Amino acid sequence: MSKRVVVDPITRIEGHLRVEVEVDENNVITKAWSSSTLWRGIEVIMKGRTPMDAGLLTQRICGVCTYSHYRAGTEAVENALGMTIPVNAQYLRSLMQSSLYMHDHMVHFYHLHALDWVDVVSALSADPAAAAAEAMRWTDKPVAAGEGELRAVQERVAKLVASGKLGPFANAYWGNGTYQLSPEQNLIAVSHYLKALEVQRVAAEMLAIFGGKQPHPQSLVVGGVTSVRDMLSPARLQEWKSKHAQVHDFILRAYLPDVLMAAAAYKAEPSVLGGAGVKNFLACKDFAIGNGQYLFQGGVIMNGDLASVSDIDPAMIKEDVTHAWYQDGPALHPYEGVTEPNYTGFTKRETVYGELPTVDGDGKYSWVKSPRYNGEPVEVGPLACLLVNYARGNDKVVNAVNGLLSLTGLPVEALFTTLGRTAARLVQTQLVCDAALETFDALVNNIAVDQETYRQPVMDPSQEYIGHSMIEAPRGMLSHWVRIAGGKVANYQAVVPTTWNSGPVDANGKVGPYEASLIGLKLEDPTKPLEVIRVIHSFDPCMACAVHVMDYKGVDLGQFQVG
Ligand code: NFE
Ligand code: MG
Repeated sequence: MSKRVVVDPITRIEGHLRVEVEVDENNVITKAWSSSTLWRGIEVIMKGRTPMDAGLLTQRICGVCTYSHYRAGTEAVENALGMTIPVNAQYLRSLMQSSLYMHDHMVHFYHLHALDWVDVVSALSADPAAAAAEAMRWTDKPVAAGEGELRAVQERVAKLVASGKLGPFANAYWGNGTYQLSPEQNLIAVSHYLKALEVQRVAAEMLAIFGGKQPHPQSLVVGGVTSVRDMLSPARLQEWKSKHAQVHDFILRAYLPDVLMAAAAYKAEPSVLGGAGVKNFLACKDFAIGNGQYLFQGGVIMNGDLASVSDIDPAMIKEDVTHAWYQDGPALHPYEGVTEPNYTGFTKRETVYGELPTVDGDGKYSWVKSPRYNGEPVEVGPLACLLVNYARGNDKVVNAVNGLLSLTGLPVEALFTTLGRTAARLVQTQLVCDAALETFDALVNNIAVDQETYRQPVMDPSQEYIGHSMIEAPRGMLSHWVRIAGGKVANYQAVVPTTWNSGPVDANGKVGPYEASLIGLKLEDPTKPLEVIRVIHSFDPCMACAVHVMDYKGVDLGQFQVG
């Protein structure tokens, strides 16, 4: 007898994602459905606007990867107008991107994902002196140093638990048998979780230095950047660098050792060694580091074959809507993309929690479209970026990946897992963090001889334009596609990282990365599906990004209750 399990919402922040799975009599997942029940309205409202505002408007898609859509929107219009931007603007945009990554990846690891690996309640029974000794096993200068500090963290958490107001620690599956850290290791991680709340503020300030504010910076315009005064001020440059050092320090003394500690504890846990997903990967070139060089190259890997990586052909990208809540039609290239809502609702059925509205897996079941590359589902994100660059023999990436594999004692195949996806995000953070200093030096050297920051765009209203951008957002490759006619946006489509990863099954029955990574996973207890949450969180879902489209006519979505 198969059973239906519903997890809703599965996201800690970043919009509304629902995952349903069917398990067999052995509690092994046989079917999975990823459903976004959130809807928004950005692609539609772009029509008829001035292309000069594309970045500012589209960055409202999300406040987490807050800068990514701003840059992608701005660069799509620059591409349409056939512009290149000054070198200073390239470097500055790259530094803002690095700052975003340092913020976003750390927040994901600690505040959105760690509690899938860390049992907060277990930390209460830790011996703080033993925990202080344990921390020294993973780095010689741990952030969680000293028995006194760890005891204070333990007391703080104990007070929270005693108060009954658990805040971010509420509604979890504490005590689940798949948690693998010792009480002492849990205490170390909880202490870093709290510390990371402070450090993420510093990382956010890094982005604000060159962006004016964060979230939603304001210093990009079509043709360049406006943050000239900060860019030319030695004091502001130094401020960025000193914040970079603070965040870098935390990455080395907490994030890295915590990933090593988790890898050692979890490397035999079947539920984190699954999650291979579709094994097709897509990533693009990004992070200008000076002299026309980029930290990461782009490419496509199919069937997990690291011996063969091909260049991206933008014509191969299409979005299918067969199982998404849009009017049926063929899969379309984003330049021809259509966004016409067609909500079909949920179906009541028996689940492990009793009767509930559930997705109609044979019909439409998500607001997320299904992007495909040459007809195939692909995974995007830090793991895709590292694998593409590993396959291309990018020295920095090869060294970093081999370094992590040797520190953890894991084989290359371990990358194609939930643990691999989470470790890849750390490795990418370190690479971006180091490369940011190269970009910084390139900027400082360049502004000594060249202060150009902006070129005036020229748009002829009697002409039609078409253009796109491809950048690496923290969750993976992001592309924006724009058609301009009469000096206004005629069509606008964003093909977003979480859309690639979370989209529903397509017309040919091919499942996307989220669903593929769940099938075959065994649940210890279907009423407490921590394993599902751990796998899905390893992609860092952002539904605000994934669903940037809506029915502007305001059709009633209907109502349903869960739990
Ligand atoms: Ni809302 Fe986003 C990123 C973009 S995700 S977080 O990274 O683009 O799909
Ligand atoms: Mg879109």
